[in-house]
Formats: sequence, structure tokens, C-alpha cells
Amino acid sequence: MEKTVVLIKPDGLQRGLVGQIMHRFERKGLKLVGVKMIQLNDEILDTWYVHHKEKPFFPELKKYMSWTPIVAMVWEGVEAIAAVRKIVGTTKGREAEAGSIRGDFGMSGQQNLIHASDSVESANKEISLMFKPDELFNYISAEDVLIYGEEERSL
Ligand code: 3AN
Repeated sequence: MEKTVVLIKPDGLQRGLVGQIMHRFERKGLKLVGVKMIQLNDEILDTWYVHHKEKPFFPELKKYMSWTPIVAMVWEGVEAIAAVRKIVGTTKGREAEAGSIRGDFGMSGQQNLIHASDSVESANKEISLMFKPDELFNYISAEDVLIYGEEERSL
């Protein structure tokens, strides 16, 4: 099974969308294996968004991401990284597919409510930046047998 990091960004928290956003992943059949609130600082954001460091919007992005605490989560499932990115939608809310979180709740390319890991490498990096090993949980969910076939459960 894959693990992927989802952040509910300051606009998602301020707009009271935490419950609705988490519900999207729960109803899909993904398993919540870690969750906490955290205040992002310069040190984390410089590493997190290293690929955007030279972009003109970087200072504004950092200001926005540290405006209030965020909600950080780890969701687990078969090919969870791609499945979660589909539910999140493309970067700009106004262009994102209807039915996706960004498509349903947002208009902005910056204030786009949510972050989701885009590869196994970024998921691993983001998990280690956000969570200590004892903040992630391995447990059996009664739903596992309903959500996956027997072979998929060992993926
Ligand atoms: P995604 O979150 O869809 O993977 P990335 O990784 O390209 O998109 O961008 C990371 C974050 O940087 C976005 N979620 C958004 O907040 C911000 N961002 C990306 N592109 C822009 C832009 N052109 N102007 C302002 N902010 C941006």
C-alpha cells in the first residue's frame, strides 16, 4: 500500500472545510494513518517548496502557507498517491474538474485549499518533514475487506 501526505492549507481551515475535505478521502476508502495540526515555518517551507524557490510567487506562497496552522494528514491505500491527486484536482481551482475538491470549493491557483504528494519520492520526503515515526499508525480497518479484493490487500 502507498502512503500520501495531504495538507489542508490555511484557507481550507479558515473556510471551515476540514471536515468536508477529510470526508472526501474517507468515503473513497482511503485509510487515515496520521493526522495533526502544525504551524509551518520558514525552515519547513524552504525544504517543502524547494522546486518553487526561484519562482516569483515564492515569498507570497510562504506567507500564505504560514498564515495560520494547517492540518497535515497521511492517507494510505493501493496507489493512493494518484487516487488522492484525482480527488484534489488540478492546481488552479477555476480550471479544476467539477467534483474534485479544488473544482468544487475554489477559484485560486495559490489559495487552492489543499496539498497532496505527487510521487513516491515526494510522499517519503513530506512524511519525514511532517511526522515523527510514532505519529503514524498501522492498524486493521474492518472496512479493508469491503474496499479491496483479496489480492489487492497485499499490494
Ligand atoms: P500542486 O499543489 O497542484 O501540486 P504545485 O506543486 O505546482 O501544484 O504548486 C504548489 C503550490 O504553489 C500550489 N498549491 C499553490 O499554492 C502555489 N502555486 C503554484 N503555482 C502558482 C502560481 N502560478 N501563482 C501562485 N501560487 C502558485
